[in-house]
Amino acid sequence: MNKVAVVMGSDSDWPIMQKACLLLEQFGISFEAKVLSAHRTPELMLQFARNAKELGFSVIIAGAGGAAHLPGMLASNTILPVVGVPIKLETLDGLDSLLSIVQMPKGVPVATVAINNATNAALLVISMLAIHNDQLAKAYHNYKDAMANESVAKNANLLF
Ligand code: RP5
Repeated sequence: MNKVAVVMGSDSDWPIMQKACLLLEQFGISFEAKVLSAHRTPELMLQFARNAKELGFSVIIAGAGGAAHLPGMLASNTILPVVGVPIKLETLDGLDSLLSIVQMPKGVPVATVAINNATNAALLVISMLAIHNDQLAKAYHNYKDAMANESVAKNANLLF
């Protein structure tokens, strides 16, 4: 099974990024979680991005808040797919993080999910890995079926 890197700008991002890790764990996907800052440890960040494939990673989930340059800078330095998670900080509404991550220039894409939606980042990665993994594809189908059943069951809550 391919390994996923879950990186984030600070440990303060962990409560959100942990959701991606929990889902990857639930699907039996191996991953490594790591703090890596584009601003505070730029050399380490570059080193990681340039060696990520050789280290056995096939995709990177990167979360950051504020001037969130980590996902984009990783994408600039690797050909692995990078999924960006904008983290909402206390000062603004998260739009700062979202725009910093999603507004990449042509040629350097970051697949950006909604603000704080690390769960969708993990699901996007699961769908990528499931392309060549029938067992994972089946598990992902089951996940979606369960979600659909939960949604239908919500009709029972519309009481008046
Ligand atoms: C960003 O700065 C991090 O991704 C984090 O979201 C934000 C705040 O970091 P701390 O000051 O909490 O370490 O680079």
